Amino acid sequence: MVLTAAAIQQGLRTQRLGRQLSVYGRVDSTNGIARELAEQGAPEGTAVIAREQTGGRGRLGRPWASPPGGLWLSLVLRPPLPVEDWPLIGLAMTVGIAVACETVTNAPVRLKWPNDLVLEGRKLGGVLVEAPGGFAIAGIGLNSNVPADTLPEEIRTRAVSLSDHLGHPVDLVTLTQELLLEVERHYDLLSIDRKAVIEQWRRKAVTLGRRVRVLGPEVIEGVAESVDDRGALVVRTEAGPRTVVAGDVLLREFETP
Ligand code: BT5
Repeated sequence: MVLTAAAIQQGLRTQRLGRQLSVYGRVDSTNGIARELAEQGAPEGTAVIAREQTGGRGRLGRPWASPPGGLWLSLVLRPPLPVEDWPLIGLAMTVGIAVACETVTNAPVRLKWPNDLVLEGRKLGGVLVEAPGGFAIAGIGLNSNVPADTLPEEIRTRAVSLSDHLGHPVDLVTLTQELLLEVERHYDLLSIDRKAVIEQWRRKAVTLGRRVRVLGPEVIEGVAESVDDRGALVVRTEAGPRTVVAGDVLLREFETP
């Protein structure tokens, strides 16, 4: 089915997410459009989808390859949480996305701290939460029907798509509807029972219990032990436990972020 706002909204089971929804052809970045809408007062849950992005971005200004066939989606959020807790939003989103992918395709999607979706040990997608003031924009990038060999050469061997895994394309309309539903559920659950969200994240995590090197303001090496109540990663190092709020986790020596 073709990805249009009407197709997605027909049968959409969410309360807020995607109730206002625009689907574009090619844009610079859906996060940019969502931000403009938020600044004009768009309500929580307003969603922006593009079939293709020319300036898709990841964390720390890194580029996000966004050819046609992927799900490139941004949400306007007005979180009822103190700003210190906003790092949990990305965590909750990735749990929701993983649950939705599993429901629709059965693919065993796993999570890597902070906001990565992993399948077959490769990157399936990620979430970028930007907080320019007063509201948050959550950008979701999911390689749904993007064959990894159409991605830029430098990421090809580290990326995977649902269609690569399944051997056939997924229905983007169904996937988007399920994703909005599960993301809403897990985002809402954060305000009620954050421990439940963190516990679900832990169960899907590939990061915990492993030796890691964390690239942040400084490089920390040790065993990733847990994620705390604020979504920070706790690493057991030779000098004792360290808490990391932001960074990239490398699970192997030769990995690059
Ligand atoms: C992320 O950043 O994983 C967050 C990506 C969020 C993208 C969405 S798409 C909709 C919305 N609009 C935007 O402009 N952005 C959001 P990070 O953890 O920094 O990962 C970026 C790194 O992943 C890059 O440096 C590459 O190594 C790799 N990468 C880039 N494109 C990829 C792709 N399509 N699949 C897998 N890996 C990719």
